[in-house]
Amino acid sequence: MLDVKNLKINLESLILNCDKVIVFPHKSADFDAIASSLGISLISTELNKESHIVVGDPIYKLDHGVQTVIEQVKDNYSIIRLDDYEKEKTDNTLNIICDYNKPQLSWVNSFDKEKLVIIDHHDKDNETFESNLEHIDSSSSSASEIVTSLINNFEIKIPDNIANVLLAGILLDTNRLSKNVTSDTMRNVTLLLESGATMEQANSFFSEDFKSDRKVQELINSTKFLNYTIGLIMGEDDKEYTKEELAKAADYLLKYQVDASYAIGNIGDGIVSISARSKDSVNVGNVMRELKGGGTQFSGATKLKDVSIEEAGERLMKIIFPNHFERKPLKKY
Ligand SMILES: [Mn+2]
Repeated sequence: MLDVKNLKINLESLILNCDKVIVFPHKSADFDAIASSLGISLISTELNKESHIVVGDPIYKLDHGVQTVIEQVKDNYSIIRLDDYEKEKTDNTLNIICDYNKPQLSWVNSFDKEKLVIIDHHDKDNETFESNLEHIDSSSSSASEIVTSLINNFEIKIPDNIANVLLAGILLDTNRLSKNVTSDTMRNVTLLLESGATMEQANSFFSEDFKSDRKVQELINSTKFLNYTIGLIMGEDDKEYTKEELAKAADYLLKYQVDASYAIGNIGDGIVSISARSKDSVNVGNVMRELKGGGTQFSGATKLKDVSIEEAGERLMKIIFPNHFERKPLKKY
C-alpha cells in the first residue's frame, strides 16, 4: 500500500489530468463516508477542479445527523443525485469512492478501472473494484482519518465545518474514540481540533439521532405479544420508517422472553417491510421466505408491495399460526 505522501502525489496528478472529479460515498452514507467525500471534494476545489458528490439515497432516509451535514454544506459543495451523475460524467471523469471498495455498497456497479480511485479502511476481498489507485488501510480508524491526513499532506487549510464533519467521521468509526484508536488517529484528531473543530460540535451531530430513536421507542411501545412468545410490532399506517428503525425495534424485543419478534412498517414508495428477529427456536429466515423475503435463522426481512400494515400483519399471522388464524383483535399482553 502507498503511504499517504505517495497517495498525495499520485492523486494530485490524476485530479489535475481529469475533466472533473466525482466522489461516491457508500450506500446509506454515514458520517465517515460523507466526511471523507467532502474532504476529497475540498482537495479537488483547491486544485481548481470541478467536483461533485453523488448521494444516491433519498436524503430523508439518511441518518438525521448526515442530513444535517448535507444541509450545512450544500451551498459550498455540489451534492448530486444519481440522475445528475449520468448527465455530469464524461469520458475523462475521475471517480473516487470513499469508505467502501465493493460493488454491493455502490450506487454505481462498474467503473472504468483507469478512472477509479479507492480510499477506504475496510478489508479488501475478491469483490473489491479494480482501480488505478487505491489506498485501503484497515489499520486506519476511518476513511475520515485517511482523508484528514491526505488534506494535511496537500497543505490545505481545513474550514471549520469540514473539520467538524471529519471529526464526526472519526468519532463514529472509533465509537467516540474508544476503539481502533492509534497515535495516528489522535494526531489527526489534533489536526482537526487545530483547524477549528470542537468535540462539542462534532458530537452534536450524533444527538440528531434523537428523532429516529423516538420512532423506534414508539414502535417498541406498540408491541403486542402473541402466545406470550412472539412480539409483533405494527407501525402506524401514515408514518414512514427506515428499515433500520424497524430492525432496531425488532432487535430490542429479543431482550425479553420472546422467541421471535416482527416489526412491520411503511418504508416509502408503497412498500411495507417486515423485519424479523429470533433467538433460536424459530427460524425467521424461513418465515420471511414464505413471504418472498429471506434471511438467516436469527434475522430476516421482506418487502411487500401494495398492502396495508394490517394486511401485512395478517399474511404474517397466517404463516406463523396457519391452523389458528382468526380475524379477531390481537390480545395485548
Ligand atoms: Mn468508515
